[in-house]
Amino acid sequence: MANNYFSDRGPNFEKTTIKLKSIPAYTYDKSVAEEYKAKKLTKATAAELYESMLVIREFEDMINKCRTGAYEVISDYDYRGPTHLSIGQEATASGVCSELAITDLITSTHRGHGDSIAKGFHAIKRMTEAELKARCPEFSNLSGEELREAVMEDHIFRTIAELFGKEEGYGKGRGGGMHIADFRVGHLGANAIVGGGIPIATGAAMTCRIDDKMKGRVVCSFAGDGAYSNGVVLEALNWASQDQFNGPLARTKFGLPIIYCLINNHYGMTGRADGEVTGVDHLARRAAGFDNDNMHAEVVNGMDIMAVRDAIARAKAICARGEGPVLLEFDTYRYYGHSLSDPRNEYRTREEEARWKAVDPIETFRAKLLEAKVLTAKELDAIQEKVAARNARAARRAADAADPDPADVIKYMYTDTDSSEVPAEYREVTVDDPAPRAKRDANGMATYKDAIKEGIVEEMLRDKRVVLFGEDVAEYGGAFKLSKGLLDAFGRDRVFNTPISEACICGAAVGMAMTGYRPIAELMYMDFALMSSDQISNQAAKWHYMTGASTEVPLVIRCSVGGGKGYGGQHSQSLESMFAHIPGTYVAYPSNPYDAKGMIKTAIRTNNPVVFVEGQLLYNVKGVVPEEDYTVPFGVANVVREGSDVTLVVWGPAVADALKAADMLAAEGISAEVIDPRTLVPFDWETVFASVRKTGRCVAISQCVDIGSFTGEIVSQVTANCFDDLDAPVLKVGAKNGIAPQAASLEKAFLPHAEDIVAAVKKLY
Ligand SMILES: Cc1ncc(C[n+]2csc(CCOP(=O)(O)OP(=O)(O)O)c2C)c(N)n1
Ligand SMILES: [Mg+2]
Repeated sequence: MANNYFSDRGPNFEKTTIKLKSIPAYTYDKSVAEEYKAKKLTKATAAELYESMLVIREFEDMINKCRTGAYEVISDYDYRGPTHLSIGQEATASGVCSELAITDLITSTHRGHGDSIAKGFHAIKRMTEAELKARCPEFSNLSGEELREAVMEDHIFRTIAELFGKEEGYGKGRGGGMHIADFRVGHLGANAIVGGGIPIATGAAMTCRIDDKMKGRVVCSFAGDGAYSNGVVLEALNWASQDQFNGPLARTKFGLPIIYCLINNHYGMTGRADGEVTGVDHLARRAAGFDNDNMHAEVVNGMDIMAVRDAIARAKAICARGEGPVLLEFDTYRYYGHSLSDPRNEYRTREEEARWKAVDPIETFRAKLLEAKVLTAKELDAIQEKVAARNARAARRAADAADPDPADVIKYMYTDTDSSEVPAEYREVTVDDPAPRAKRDANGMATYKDAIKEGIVEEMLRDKRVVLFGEDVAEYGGAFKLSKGLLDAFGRDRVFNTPISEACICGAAVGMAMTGYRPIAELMYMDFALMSSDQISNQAAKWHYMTGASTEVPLVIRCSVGGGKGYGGQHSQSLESMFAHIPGTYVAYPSNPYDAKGMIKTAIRTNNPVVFVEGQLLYNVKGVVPEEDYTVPFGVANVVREGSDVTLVVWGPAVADALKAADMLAAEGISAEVIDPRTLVPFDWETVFASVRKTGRCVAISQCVDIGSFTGEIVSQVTANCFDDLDAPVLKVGAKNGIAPQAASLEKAFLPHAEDIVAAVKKLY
């Protein structure tokens, strides 16, 4: 109970008014001349900022011109990807990234060329000679500015190459411009799912909060005005504001070091933030809903790079004091529509555009630099020429670069690495109370639930990077008490309750995993995984591939299946087939206590994301669970019972039904072999095929609704691969094509039973 927290808020209905704090807007009022005089802006910094914005504009002008062949250096090249230009918004990308350290982190959006270019650009400007050479060993013969310039050109080249889908792109052409990332400079990825990167950034900030090596870093999460109406974004803002990170409960008292950079360009695709799809004048008001201090929200002139830098510098200081999160709304504009296929004339006027172009971030900055005599027109023109020439060389090289080999189409889907070696700094684990072990009876038997818990505990003792979070998992021990005692043992940095925010639970896990941690996220019921299906299916599953294997996402999403308990349509679904249909995750479903312990440990150690399914009706099933540290490998089926006449392929709670069916069939002289694949992804096809070649008959069984179940895939593969050995068609048995009913009589009719399996087998004769 050492780490338990007891709320003692009694009733207090005294009449009062809840006051909201005010949100400052447009507070920066210095001139470039003043900053220059005060030596807050040097000639070198001014040149860097001007160049940074120009690099973005030149790059996006190139995309624009590519569409018509007007970009002469590569007029022969047919660019076929998206065209989400951020022209007009350069001050936000460059202003933010110019204030970040190389090790600070960002996430970005579908309109993220600018953020990506700026993060790399300013990182390269800050790199030591040794760092430049480590990044591009091919330039080791160069030094000084020549070396830096070569690395910079390489950055532009790799960005364009990614846009063009080339093997030398940042993501080896797998992700493209909308998913560009460069983990070496802390760019955790642009995201084509609006709002999708925000929970990931939030998770990355969680790692920065508790990890000794990551401390001092800040995460900037770029996203647009449109994104701030997305549920997962609101979940993330709430998540980041939790008192338990910086209040009385926290072991590490430190608010999340994250700056939410809200890029308000006033339009979603075409929907207006002003007067149409929101009800507020400034989206910074969103912050007031989550935090007494408004998350230190501010509205900033996003057309003025100096104002952007000023706001970020102050926000970083807030985060450094452990007082994050921060929300900054940058008021800006994009000159083009959502993409180049959007002519904009249906929903905005040329007059409006002209008013924003009059405060163009590059032109106004240039004018101010000239006026304050920071740089001369000649110097500024020289920068412009350098940028254009560099981009042209990089574009030509990218257009000529090799396309990925079609034979490699699914290369990088999964990683074969794991955490079998835990780095020394993570091996020392602090334990407050003795870590719980499984309760064993006199025969050494333990329950499935205790087996999973013991596996988790062993892994948390072995590796400090393993953390567990989910709804009600702390004091209460989870809805099924599986994690009872873990808070006491490991403290609240490693075991904590989350808001009821399934999407953010999974998204935060992705961000922690990308930054080196190994989160276990508990989703109470698998039905709720649908609330977070984007974060599981589009994020966790895809980032290894989309970045050409530049990152790994080692996380476990534990979800339990409630079927058979009379909980009805929204608490009973076996959805593992859905996730098996999404390439990029592993899908595991242990059917007995021995496998449960060994498989959860494998799930925690693999560097691939795992959807780990647990049967609630199995939780109290007992079996032999060795006390030793053992693992059960993924992709290796278990031949649960040998037989010679028919192969039953079955997983999860249905394994018990299949065994019962095998007994019933044996009584009739039919010998059934029962194979539990244990993991649907990866699937051990060879064991199944070998069995079917022996028996000549096969039935695939699960508790999934029959239509679209993975059993259909088994039928298809067995038919294709064992056709010559089959004596009968391959059949499948599943739940009825309906919705799980509450009534016991109906649910019994809904779920498959041993009798259904026997009936299916008999059809094969
Ligand atoms: C979840 C999701 N819904 C819809 C889309 C289609 N879409 C792409 S960009 C966009 C508008 C996003 O607006 P905002 O966040 O303001 O960013 P901006 O495009 O203005 O940079 C939409 C609706 C998407 N990519 N993802
Ligand atoms: Mg927008």
